[in-house]
Amino acid sequence: MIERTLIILKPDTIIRSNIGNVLSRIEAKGLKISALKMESISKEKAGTHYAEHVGKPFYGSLISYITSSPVVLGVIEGDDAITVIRTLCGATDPHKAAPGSIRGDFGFKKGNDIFNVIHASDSQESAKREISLFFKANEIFEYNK
Ligand code: FUP
Repeated sequence: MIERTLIILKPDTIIRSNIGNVLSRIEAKGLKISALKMESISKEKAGTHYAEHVGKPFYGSLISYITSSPVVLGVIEGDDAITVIRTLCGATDPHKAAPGSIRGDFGFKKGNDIFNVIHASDSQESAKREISLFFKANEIFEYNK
């Protein structure tokens, strides 16, 4: 089934000059970039995006981290795009993400702090909610590849 999913290239990706490397993995997989932009996420939007993690020990550092520099936001479209992107990303913990995956190759950890390169929606419900949090309908494009 053709799906749309939200990606966020996180601050470590921007700061370590890996935007192109990560987008290349997505393009190489044959997925379509339907929307792309840079934004400094407000604390308020970050709180909405990560609402499921409120109260967890890492919540404060997660919000500080995701708002610490601009991020690159994208909408990716393709057959089974949600699963395909999650597989490309690899495990949440960069030390457990397989080599060859985006997080396995570009992610790192410093103590308990996780710098895992990319966020990708984990279900159709999340994708719908997250895309509408960050994109207006007229910022998402349709074209044939
Ligand atoms: P994922 O779906 O793989 O992006 O992971 P989660 O939604 O579970 O976690 C979102 C973010 O919270 C991760 F990218 C990093 C951070 N996190 C931690 O810092 N520590 C944890 O134990 C779990 C998540």
